[in-house]
Amino acid sequence: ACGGGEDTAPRSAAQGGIRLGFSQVGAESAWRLANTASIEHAATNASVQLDLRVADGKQDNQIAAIREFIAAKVDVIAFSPVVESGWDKVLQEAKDAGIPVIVTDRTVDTTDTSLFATVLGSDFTAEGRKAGEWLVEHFRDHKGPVQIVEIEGTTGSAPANQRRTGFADAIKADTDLKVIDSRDGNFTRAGGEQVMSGFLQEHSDIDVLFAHNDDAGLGAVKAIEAVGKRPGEDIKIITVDASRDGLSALAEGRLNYVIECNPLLGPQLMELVGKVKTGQSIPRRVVVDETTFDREAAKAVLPNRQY
Ligand code: GZL
Ligand code: ZN
Repeated sequence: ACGGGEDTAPRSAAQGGIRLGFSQVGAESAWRLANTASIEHAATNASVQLDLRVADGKQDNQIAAIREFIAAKVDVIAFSPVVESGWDKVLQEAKDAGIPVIVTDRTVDTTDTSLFATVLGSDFTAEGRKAGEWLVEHFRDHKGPVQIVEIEGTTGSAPANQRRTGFADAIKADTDLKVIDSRDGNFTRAGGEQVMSGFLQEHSDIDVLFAHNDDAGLGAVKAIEAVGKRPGEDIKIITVDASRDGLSALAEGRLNYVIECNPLLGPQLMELVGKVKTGQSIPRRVVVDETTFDREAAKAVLPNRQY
């Protein structure tokens, strides 16, 4: 059923029949599934012909898909780069073929910004900073060291790199807040559960977990309960995404704070596709709106949360 909850991109004659090739990271998390659904629904609403390929988290699969889009002479190529680096060559090939590229969600780390028309997505550094700021505030009058463990997103991905940096910058404000361990949970529930059970074996007194997305955080909740500890009580937990399951766990007190990362990029992507196709000028960077949730806010939005 249609995800709903998002305004349908305004139809314009220019979009009718545009062929868009989209290379998607994978299906690793609830966020990713909502992101894919948003793109598919918006393409239908804008009558854009979408060829969306899922890459199972492998950069080689994304590069191969982009090459197929170039060979098929699509009008526009868009993708969410699984990691930040290694895109210059294939993006140069798209440029040589005269096919405009839109980067969505995750960002690429390249010096040649002529290789893509715009970047549409979240400010991941701000997301990490919001997590750290809540922690500083919440532990304002604690005494002694606060032991933090971090379950990172996919190594080399922009959200992992930037959430880590934003978080670290924010908690610098209080020298008692210490990240004692940090490991890649790959944005999945299984990864989060695995990494957290490792942390629990290695460290006796963990006070806080910062997980780079809900899915890893929910996996960690399972690992914490498996050793008889209370998630949200004995170990405070902050996650990013604000998926339905994340907000439900927050409402029930198993998570303590959730930063939203908005996956509903479809309508804005289709507008950008229409403009790029008709040669209209577009901004180099489009940052999406997103907020934060504490327990009360989660309870309030849950009844009509779309994803
Ligand atoms: C962030 C996105 C991340 C989400 C994860 O915009 O790239 O990847 O936070 C997803 O849930 O797997
Ligand atoms: Zn450790």
